[in-house]
Amino acid sequence: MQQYFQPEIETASRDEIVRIQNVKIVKQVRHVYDNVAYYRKLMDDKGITPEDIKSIDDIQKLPFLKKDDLRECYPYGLLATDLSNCVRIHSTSGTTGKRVVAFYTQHDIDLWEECCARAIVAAGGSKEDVVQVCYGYGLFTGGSGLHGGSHKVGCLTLPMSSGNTDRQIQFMMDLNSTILCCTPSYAAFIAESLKERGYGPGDNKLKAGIFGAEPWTEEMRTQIQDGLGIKAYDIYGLTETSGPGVAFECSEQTGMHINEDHFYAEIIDPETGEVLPEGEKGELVFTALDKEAFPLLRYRTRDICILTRGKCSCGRTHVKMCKPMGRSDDMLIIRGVNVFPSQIETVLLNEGYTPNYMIYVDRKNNTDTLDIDVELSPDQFSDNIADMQDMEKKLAASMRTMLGIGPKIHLVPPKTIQRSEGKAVRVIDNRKLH
Ligand code: DLL
Repeated sequence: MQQYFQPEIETASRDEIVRIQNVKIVKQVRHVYDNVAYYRKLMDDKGITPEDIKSIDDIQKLPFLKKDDLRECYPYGLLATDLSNCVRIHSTSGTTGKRVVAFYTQHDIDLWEECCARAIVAAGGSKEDVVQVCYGYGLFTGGSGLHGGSHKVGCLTLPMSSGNTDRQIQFMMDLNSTILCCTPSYAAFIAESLKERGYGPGDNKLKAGIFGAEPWTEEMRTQIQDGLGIKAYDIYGLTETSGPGVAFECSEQTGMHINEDHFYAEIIDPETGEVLPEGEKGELVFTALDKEAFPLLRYRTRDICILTRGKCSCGRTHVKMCKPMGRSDDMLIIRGVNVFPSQIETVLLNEGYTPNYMIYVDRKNNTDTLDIDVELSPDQFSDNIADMQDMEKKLAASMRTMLGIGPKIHLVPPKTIQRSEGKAVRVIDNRKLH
């Protein structure tokens, strides 16, 4: 079986990777300086010229780019090549402000799809596989990225896009899909829908899933793996850096290898901007080493993460990032306590509840409130009010132990919380309205 898509680069020695990065960063900084007036000014303001960047170690001299810079530059301000050389755009959903529009040359598309092909092969994919892509197609990068990667590997590609779960299941069964690509929340929904139709985990031909685009816990991984009878692989990326495939998981399932020949990763202290040593938790920063059209240098992702360089049993040598622990701006500060939604998911799944929940934060009488609606499975649901209240109290106590603050739990009947077909929205913070 094919083990790597590009063995010479995926298993390259550290010296070789650094050599590639050294060559690429010098060229890339020159390219950006010459073609992007906005970034040239940031460098000039810092007193840095392209000649100051002689190797990858000099990257720390460069200024950061932030989401606000991208908004300010909308739409063409960070474009580093003639528009006539571009063949595609993708865009973020724009829920938190103006959309980010990312541009691609054919070279950029090729390198992006190669990254996704590496992810598919790492999940056991080969030309014998049937890859069902149910990430959204369109401006979102999920569908196109995995679709292109699947073509590069030579898999039979089912371009389903998200939604229409009946049709997803029909094609999965009739066309013998072996690899499923979608958000983890949609994978959980597909597993639930299969069960409702009387299919057990052994009834499908799936062997692997490539799930990402949103935070998901190890508990969620177990639930999906058991529900679908597959191995579930994480995949990470963001529109600003091209899309999915910046990093992907291998059979070891202990973090995602970053494609270091294309993306240089740093972890910084989000407050001070100081670069942190390996193993420390901080904000993930990426530099695109060889993208042409939209080559962001030192882009602050706001994702909180840890990088590790231990030896991996899969033979890949590229640095690993842990599951992002939520975005720094996803973190809720409730009565002064930092709460990540993933902590709530961990408690729920450990206590045997479904992954269907909604978190509501509000402020009443100058005090923050935290309410969590938790959907019961049909066998948990009972019309005995005392039993339900008892369960609510127990769950609230477990939450208090994990979070440090006690939420109000509302157990709700089966099928009452909206399922997600793409990125799940699980937090509603009404404090922002006041
Ligand atoms: O979500 C790209 C993607 C598509 C990745 C399909 C994986 C699979 P954006 O819509 O720009 O791009 O959102 C990027 O999503 O900064 C993270 O906060 C989050 N994210 C992406 N992958 C993961 C993951 C796509 N595996 C933002 N785990 C990123 C946790 C993730 N969060």
